[in-house]
Amino acid sequence: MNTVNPNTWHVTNDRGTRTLRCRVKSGMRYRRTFTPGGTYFFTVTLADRRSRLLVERVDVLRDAFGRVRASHPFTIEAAVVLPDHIHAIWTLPPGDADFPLRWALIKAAFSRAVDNTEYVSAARHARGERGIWQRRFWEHLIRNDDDLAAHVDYIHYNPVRHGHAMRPIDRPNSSIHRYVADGRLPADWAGRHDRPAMDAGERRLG
Ligand code: NI
Repeated sequence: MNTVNPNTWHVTNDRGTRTLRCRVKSGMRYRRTFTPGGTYFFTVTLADRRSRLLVERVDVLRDAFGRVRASHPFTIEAAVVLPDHIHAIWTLPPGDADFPLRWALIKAAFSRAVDNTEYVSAARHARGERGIWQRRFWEHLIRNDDDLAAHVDYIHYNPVRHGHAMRPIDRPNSSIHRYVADGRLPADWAGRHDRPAMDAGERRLG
């Protein structure tokens, strides 16, 4: 936020978040919201990396998100659902950093709703846990607008990275469709390759 060039950006207050607008070279209007200290990137993964449960039951996943957001609000800045993992950027309300509770509620709601047919390890069974999700998830506090933009791009390019699509727009269950509808990205956006490699929790995903 402190590095914003006043010649190309202006800042307005919008219900506690600040909205930045600028013109990029293409003339496309770009809008981002960023609340210092309240925006996080997540990678959340199924225990079975061969599973396709998240896309097969994306209706259940969306319902779980909706229910939890109704009781514990947060803004989804960007998100993509892959067969076995989710990447998402959330902004939490001011003074509220309890994303672990929100993810726990989403995971539990999803697990309750899908058939109990997945493999459960003996150790997990002994703890009474179901085996759908990895217990740990990757979390990164977004530092500034450039960091936010890099992680939004990372999310929208992710289906191509994982070999699920030739172009980011070709994959459902991605916020890129909202960005295109809003005019924030062109429909033929092909990703950005000038970003340094990020550790977004993919490496530990195997
Ligand atoms: Ni990924």
